[in-house]
Amino acid sequence: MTTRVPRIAPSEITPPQVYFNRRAFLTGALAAATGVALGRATAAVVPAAAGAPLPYTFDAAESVGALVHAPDQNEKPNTWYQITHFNNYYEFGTSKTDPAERAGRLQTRPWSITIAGEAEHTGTFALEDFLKPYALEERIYRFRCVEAWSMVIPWVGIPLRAVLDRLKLTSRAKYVAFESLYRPSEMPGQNVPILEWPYREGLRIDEAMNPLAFMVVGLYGRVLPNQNGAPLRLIVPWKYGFKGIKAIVRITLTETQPPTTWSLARPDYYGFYANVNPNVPTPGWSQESELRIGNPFFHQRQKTLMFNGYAREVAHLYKGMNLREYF
Ligand SMILES: Nc1nc2c(c(=O)[nH]1)N[C@H]1C(S)=C(S)[C@@H](COP(=O)(O)O)O[C@H]1N2
Ligand SMILES: [Mo]
Repeated sequence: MTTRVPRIAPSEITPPQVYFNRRAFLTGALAAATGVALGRATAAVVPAAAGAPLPYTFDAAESVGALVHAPDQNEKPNTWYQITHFNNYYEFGTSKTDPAERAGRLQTRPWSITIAGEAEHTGTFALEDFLKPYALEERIYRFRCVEAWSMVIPWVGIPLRAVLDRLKLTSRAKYVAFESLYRPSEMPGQNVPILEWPYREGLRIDEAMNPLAFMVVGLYGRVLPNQNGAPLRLIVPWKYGFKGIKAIVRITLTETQPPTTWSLARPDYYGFYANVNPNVPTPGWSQESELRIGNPFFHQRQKTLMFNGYAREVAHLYKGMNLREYF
């Protein structure tokens, strides 16, 4: 199974040397896994404060450069500190700093994942076994929260499409539903009925099969910190951040559109599709612009791009749909 993000011309992106440091990477713990295939593109520099090395294979050569056509924006990745200390993870509280303070108590090993529904290969698997068939890739994606802030994040993971291909979906599989861990003893926010627990998300199958949809196990070449959704979370870079469900324990292939946490909570605010769309405001605030976390000119918001700048890759999925209705 080879799924590749569309390659882009070097002239279209910020020169890699601006944010990559090949030498630092090559002398790092991951060099052995990547070998000579690395070529000119390298992974993001592993910050000194980062966590443990990934216990899985890591193929940085596969897709560095997934940061696609974002004209006139500063696309320097956010720092490890910014990405891991400004989080939304209501299982640990509703403030941006709660996850960094509290998620450390979550036991992410052992971890198992259940596959159910319209697929040939269903069952419960240890996470290590579930991940074994895949080479990890790095994807540097823009991340846009519906609260109108954004970051650029170097994730490590596997294309969701590769997973779905191996599961062999039946012809009745039209949607894929994801469920987070429910463990109130370690997730204090689950004792508060602020959302319906466990957290749930979903995608239409063709969205899930898009090469950009990504299952994440790492950050900056290291193990994903708990506050960012360890040990396994989803990233759908053209959708608002809440689609990126954390701490996944269950994947169900369904015939009908699955209920999702935020659309259950506030259907008038947060739809199932949740595509980044500067033309459709959320009741109460505009989605036309965003605040890039860490922007030294913090008062200068930047324009939000349709589909978060990934229109070329995903706009075809929504042909004929009224994007105001299916927000
Ligand atoms: N299980 C779970 N997943 C979740 C959330 C959550 O509260 N619980 N918050 C979502 C929201 S609103 C955002 S913006 C992103 C934040 O991801 P980050 O903390 O890695 O930036 O996670 C999403 N995934
Ligand atoms: Mo969000």
